[in-house]
Amino acid sequence: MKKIPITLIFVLICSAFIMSCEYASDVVRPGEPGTDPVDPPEMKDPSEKEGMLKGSPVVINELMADNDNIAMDPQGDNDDWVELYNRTDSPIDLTGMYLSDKVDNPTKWQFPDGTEIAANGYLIVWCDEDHDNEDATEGLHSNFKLSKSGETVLLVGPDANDNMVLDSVVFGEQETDVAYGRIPNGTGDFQIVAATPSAENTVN
Ligand SMILES: [Ca+2]
Ligand SMILES: [Ca+2]
Ligand SMILES: [Ca+2]
Repeated sequence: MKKIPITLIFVLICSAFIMSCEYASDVVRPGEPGTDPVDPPEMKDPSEKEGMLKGSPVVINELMADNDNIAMDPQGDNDDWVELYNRTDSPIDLTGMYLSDKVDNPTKWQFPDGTEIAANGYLIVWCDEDHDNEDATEGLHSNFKLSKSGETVLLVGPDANDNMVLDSVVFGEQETDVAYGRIPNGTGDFQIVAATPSAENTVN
């Protein structure tokens, strides 16, 4: 008969100990934003989005997968397009980098040598499969189009950088002449935006 109370006491002591640990873990959360005055500021960097390499100087900023009446390429065609944005104050040479719409083929299309994106500037890649078209020497033309039903676009670093994925966006079904881009410009999540090829993203 005396063993029962002892067991109960033991259980109660263990429960109290566990509860005190849980209470402590509820109170002390050094990694939680706002509770720790020494949170490193980079933890709050809005560039830390899924798919975007932290601090990537160039990002996929906007795209249109079904362009009927919004923008024309230099040859006068309403083709799909991807807008890149240089988030830095220096021009960036994209030589050796890639753009792809296939996760299993990240080096699908390579930027022509000498392709540069201006400081805080924008660059449009026409996704029209006109890469080998001799009549389409003006402008950047990839060897893939964007699917209106949705897919993935990847911005990939050069071979020397092990083709690291610098940025990517997965998009679902798109509507004709409706753009999909980052809000805030260059850092935010993708959403439906006003079409602003080569300009800062805005909501309608
Ligand atoms: Ca074209
Ligand atoms: Ca398309
Ligand atoms: Ca834009």
